[in-house]
Amino acid sequence: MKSGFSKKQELYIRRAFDLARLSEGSAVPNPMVGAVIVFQNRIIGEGYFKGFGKSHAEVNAVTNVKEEDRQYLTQSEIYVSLEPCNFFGKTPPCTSLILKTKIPRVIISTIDKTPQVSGNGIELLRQNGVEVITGVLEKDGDELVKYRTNYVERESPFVILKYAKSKDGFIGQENKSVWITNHFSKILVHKWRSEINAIMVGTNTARQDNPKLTNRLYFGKNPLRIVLDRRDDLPEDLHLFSDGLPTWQITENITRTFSKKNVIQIEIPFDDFLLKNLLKKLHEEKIGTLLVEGGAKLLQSFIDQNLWQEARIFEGNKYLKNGILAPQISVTPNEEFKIENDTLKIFQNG
Ligand code: AOF
Ligand code: ZN
Repeated sequence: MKSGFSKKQELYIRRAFDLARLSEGSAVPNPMVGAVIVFQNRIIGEGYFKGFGKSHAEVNAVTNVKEEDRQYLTQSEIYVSLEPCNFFGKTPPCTSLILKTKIPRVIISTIDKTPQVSGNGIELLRQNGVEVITGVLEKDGDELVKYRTNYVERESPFVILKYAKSKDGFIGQENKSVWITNHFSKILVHKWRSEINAIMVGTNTARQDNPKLTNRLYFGKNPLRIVLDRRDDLPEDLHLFSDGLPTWQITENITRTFSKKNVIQIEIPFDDFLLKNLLKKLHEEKIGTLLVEGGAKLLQSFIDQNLWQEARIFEGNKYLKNGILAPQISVTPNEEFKIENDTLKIFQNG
């Protein structure tokens, strides 16, 4: 299908996407953004947003321009994967930088849905005589900032459900830890752990599997771990409590103190609104993404209360014959991948 944009525009916007992705895992709750400055078909500067509170992609791209190329800025175009910001947040507005450097043309993929921006950045540039083209590869641009869009529009983290099931539909077996998928799938899950802010499991999973929930097989950071412990009686020697890395213990009534400082205890009533209230608390703490890794009961609660945005479901190559049935999701998968003998299906909710 012809988009109405030139091959050249799409090429440089794609380069901006690639740059943006370099901040996978460190941008949320802010968006991943990339910027490319082009003078006569030559890239003279590029940059990306490196993480919360740091300078924006446009600033880094302008800084990246060599001394001898600075003279060309007034005849260049800047390609940005997201609409430039127009307000003072942690950093000054990128629209001011564009006006100050007198770059005459801005090409954008998609709008920044942050309420203060939301088209106002484009408007301001146009009012000041800058030519603005927007909507280049917009669908891809939207996908790139979907966590941020969810964060500002729904005021709740982007919830990703993840589980693995056997060929005959079981997620595991009572009172023992079974492994269903292959090593490549495991590495992929660790990559996901490096990309999200927080990861969560229910009480039974914590007790039975004693998971670490860290990222050990991929580069990048560990997520904040969250465990439900209604009765405040999960053993203190579980990895989640004893390894020194941050964990939030969600309980109904705090009855003990942990010797290690890594455990933050949070009291929330375990009523019908538990998950909703927890998501609200996570949003207040600027957590933009939450990966829910089990067990079946917790995953099903997220599904039943329609509190999820995406599900990543592995089907391994094993039969378990009996055990705990996998949760039921009633939407059809958007994407399907083979990972050696495993199948990964990705579901989007709405
Ligand atoms: C841009 N370029 O590279 C990024 C943008 O002050 P902050 O860092 O908290 O930024 C807040 C606003 O900037 C907000 O609208 C967010 O979506 C946007 N992020 N904007 O022009 C960038 N990362
Ligand atoms: Zn900005």
